Amino acid sequence: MAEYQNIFTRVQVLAPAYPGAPMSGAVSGRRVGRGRFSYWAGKLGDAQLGPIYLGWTGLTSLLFGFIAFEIIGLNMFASVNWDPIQFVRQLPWLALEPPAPANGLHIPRLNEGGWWLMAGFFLTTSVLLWWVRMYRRARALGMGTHVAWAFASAIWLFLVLGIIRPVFMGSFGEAVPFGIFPHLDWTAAFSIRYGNLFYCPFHMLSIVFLYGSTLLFAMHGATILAVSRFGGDRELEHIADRGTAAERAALFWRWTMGFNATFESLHRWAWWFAVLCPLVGGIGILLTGTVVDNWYLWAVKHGVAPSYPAVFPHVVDPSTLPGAQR
Ligand code: 07D
Ligand code: 07D
Repeated sequence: MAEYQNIFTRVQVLAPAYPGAPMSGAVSGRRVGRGRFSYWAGKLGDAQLGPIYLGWTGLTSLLFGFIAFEIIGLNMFASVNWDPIQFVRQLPWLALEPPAPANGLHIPRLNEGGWWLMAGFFLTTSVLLWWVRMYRRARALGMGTHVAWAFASAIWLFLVLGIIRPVFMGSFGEAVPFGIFPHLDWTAAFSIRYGNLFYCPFHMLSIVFLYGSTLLFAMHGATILAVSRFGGDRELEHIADRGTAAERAALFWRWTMGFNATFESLHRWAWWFAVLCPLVGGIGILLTGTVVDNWYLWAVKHGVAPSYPAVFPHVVDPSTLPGAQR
């Protein structure tokens, strides 16, 4: 039995490289390479690598992404006086910061946030071009465009964080810095500045869908692996037939939970949970500072958080006393 507790890909089918469905018309673009095989790629997924489409949107997206990456990297390099050792040593802490709050929405000087704005422009263009590429490749294959719309949901959060909310707030200084730890510091500071993001209902919802996504992914992945001994991983005509891997997988959940997904509905649940995570998150971030200034006080006002009874005698906040450090 143990040999069926498979969690790694065990079978590698070797067939002549398959170039994919023939393409025609304006959406076809250029298919690069003939396809080669990698044993290690086959351990994780399909052993065939390529051919790949680059096309204009792919090439320009990569180019713009590379320019953004270079602007960020060279600014970080400059910030350690072009010392390669310090660059490597301090890399996770280095940042390319947005303009200072006082700059508002004006175009800043290059070394006062201008580079940040430029990198943001190139990165955003790159991400949007990649979106177009995904949309067009799906159309070219005659598929639905579900992947592109799921990606659009992540792009929504990205745009809210980097440009939409800062514009509403009237300052590029509200946006996220580029940098590994600096962007974490920003996230923590944002939460504190706006009264603890935990009390933001859209942050709550976003977490529901984040955790829900991992749960659904775990349930689905594990279920399919568990019926792979019946070919469940090989997508045959399982849905209609009795006794198939699909039916066993469904019965497993009906017997353990009383309710089961269908092979169709499961993928819809997964899509929605994944999409809703950044979608509701973006709503929460957009409301923060624009409509709600302090999520804790908001929560107290709306009965989400308790207001503490005045059991102690009134205490003066020391930071309001004359002579307190400002
Ligand atoms: C596994 C797919 C592969 C993608 C990877 C990311 C870059 C950045 C750039 C050095 C799941 C590639 C990374 C291209 C390199 C420079 C300048 C996706 C997978 C491997 N974050 N975040 C990370 C981004 C925000 C937060 C890691 C991007 C918000 C927290 C990585 C964005 C907030 C933690 C990263 C973005 C936030 C992280 C791993 C954009 C609120 C972590 C990401 C464009 C949502 C974790 C050190 C990962 C970590 C982490 C990238 C936005 C919070 C560097 C590109 C502003 C709390 N973030 N992040 O695996 O280890 O994603 O940080 O919006 O704990 Mg972040
Ligand atoms: C970032 C979408 C943009 C990414 C794109 C990708 C490239 C590179 C390269 C492949 C991730 C572009 C890619 C450029 C490609 C290669 C090589 C999606 C992104 C387009 N939080 N929090 C969330 C939790 C706290 C805070 C969401 C948990 C604290 C802020 C999520 C906890 C404070 C923001 C979540 C917790 C705080 C968030 C993100 C626990 C900090 C956001 C969802 C247990 C002290 C963001 C409404 C997502 C949001 C967000 C989880 C705690 C701050 C559900 C579990 C209280 C400021 N938090 N958080 O999909 O939407 O991100 O909030 O403590 O902005 Mg939080």
